[in-house]
Amino acid sequence: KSRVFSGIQPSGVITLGNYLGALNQFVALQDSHESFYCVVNLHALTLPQNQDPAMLRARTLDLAALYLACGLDPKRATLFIQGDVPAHAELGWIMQCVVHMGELSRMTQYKEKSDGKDAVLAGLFTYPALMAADILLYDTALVPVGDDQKQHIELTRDLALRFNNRFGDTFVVPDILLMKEGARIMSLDDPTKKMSKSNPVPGSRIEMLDPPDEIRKKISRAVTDSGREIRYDPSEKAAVSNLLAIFSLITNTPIAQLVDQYEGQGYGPFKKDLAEAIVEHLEPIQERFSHIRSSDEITEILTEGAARADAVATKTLARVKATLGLSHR
Ligand code: AQP
Repeated sequence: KSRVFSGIQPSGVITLGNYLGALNQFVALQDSHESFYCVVNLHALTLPQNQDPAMLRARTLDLAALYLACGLDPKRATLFIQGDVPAHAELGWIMQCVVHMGELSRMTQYKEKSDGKDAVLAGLFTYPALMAADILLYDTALVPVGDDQKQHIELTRDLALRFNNRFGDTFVVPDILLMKEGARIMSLDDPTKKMSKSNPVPGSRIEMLDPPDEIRKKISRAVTDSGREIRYDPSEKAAVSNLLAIFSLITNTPIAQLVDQYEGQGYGPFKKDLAEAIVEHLEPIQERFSHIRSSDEITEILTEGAARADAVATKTLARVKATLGLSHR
């Protein structure tokens, strides 16, 4: 079986975007691939607002519990916390010595997250080097992510190729796996921006742990486009198209069928049904989450996951260090 690796940052409660673009794919791949899924807590440190120890710890456990509640099976996939496996930080440093400043400066995520801030942490700039390390440590063949991470995966591929060309075949060059629809779920308050768990506007996103009334409120307030026609046209009707994509993915119904179903009905009934579909879909996930989060099982799963990940990562790191002449052996 070929390897899959992906991670999510514990920088807030994950959104429908993270779920539909990334987590859903993780679950689908756990049978066909040897899978490693990670809570990338070291990445969360790149923004000062995540450096609250109690909050970071709680969000890390929440995210691990949500992975499980969404269907990740620790018997079939390895679930672990990035900070529990020291090889990530070590290879991260090595990759900082492979990547160029110019490449890091071109990353749109860095540009967006540093825009207008005075005190930008160096880790935010070098983030893609650590992300490359995360992926390359597991000889990863496939990385399921949302569209916003495409540029970082392309850079990971470039770095792996550069390293291999210079020092001989060391890294597996990974491929990206994107959802056809769902790779980019947009904000509810602005369909030109992607939905994001750390957006300061709570109404911009549906969080996986939002109570039913909150979901109803957020969907009813979601911006729509001018006119009252429900049509899938991401350039002309970006807001409605985004809601249609969410509706389709959540209920497993083709977009065309939804468009037929709501023809001539206006936005009201459409939004009402969408909210109920989301509530219904999230209810069992939220129930499983409460159960898992309050059990001791999660600690065992994460300890065992870290041991499994560490065994693979340590081997790769040793290979890289030997290649670079960093080992006296
Ligand atoms: N809006 C989205 N639509 C589809 N996929 C998305 N992803 C993020 N937003 C969307 C995918 O979710 C995974 C986890 O992302 P991350 O935690 O590493 O950070 P991110 O990509 O920066 O996601 P957020 O939610 O915007 O987090 P913050 O606000 O902390 O930066 C990735 O596979 C991502 O592509």
